[in-house]
Amino acid sequence: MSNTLLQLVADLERGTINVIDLTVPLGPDTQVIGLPPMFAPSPGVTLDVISRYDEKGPAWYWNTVTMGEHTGTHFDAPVHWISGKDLPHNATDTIPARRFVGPGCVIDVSTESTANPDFLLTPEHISSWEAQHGRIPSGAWVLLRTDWSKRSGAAFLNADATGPHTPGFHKSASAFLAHDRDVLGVGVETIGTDAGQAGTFDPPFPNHGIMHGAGKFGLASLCNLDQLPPTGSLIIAPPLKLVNGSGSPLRVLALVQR
Ligand code: 23J
Ligand code: MN
Repeated sequence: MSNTLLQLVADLERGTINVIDLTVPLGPDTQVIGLPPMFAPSPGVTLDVISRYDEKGPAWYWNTVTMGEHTGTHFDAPVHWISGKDLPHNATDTIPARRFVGPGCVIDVSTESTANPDFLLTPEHISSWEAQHGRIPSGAWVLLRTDWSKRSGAAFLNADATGPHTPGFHKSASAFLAHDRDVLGVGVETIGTDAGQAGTFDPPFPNHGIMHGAGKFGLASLCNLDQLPPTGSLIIAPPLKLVNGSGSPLRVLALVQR
């Protein structure tokens, strides 16, 4: 059979290709990012019943949902950051759909992140990953495995008097991935694509500034990265087509060959 899509369907049917869900449940218990108090907070999820097989709708159940665009497993578009505000095709409704799909490169820094919650990925880490697994192709999703999604409650945000302590990217690694590897974007298991302490960095939130300034994307609050191979997965991550949206909650799927 020469038709790639028919082969894919057959492999899915046979179970030689699996679909891995990289999405966390989205609901009132979903935690939101804690920004310094001078900035506006992001509201969490509220669900209000419109009707539930009752006088307001005798045969149907549906809800009204309210939340910030950057809640739970979510997509960051370039327009989210001031560095990307004037780029073409920078919002959830104008990014070409082709750019929501790409190969996954999973960099496992779970050991380092467990030992040091403020761990930052550097270009040296990327070079040693590439020596083992090959060059990160242009158009890849680079996924940072920290095992942070295995944490729950207060240990997920991991905040103390000095703010949140969660792993992320050194600005030199963000610049390398955006400019020298031309990735689609980066994905993380933490609540945002910058490290917990990134508000104190120079510049603040460097991964957001660099990635979005280069027209690249972010994926936050992913899970199940420990089920992905370092290379060989296909990541499918299309956000809602919100008009001029800065991002949106989404379902992220990975196709993986067994
Ligand atoms: C606003 C300000 C700072 C950050 C963020 C949002 C996110 O992480 C986000 O969800 O994009 S760090
Ligand atoms: Mn975000």
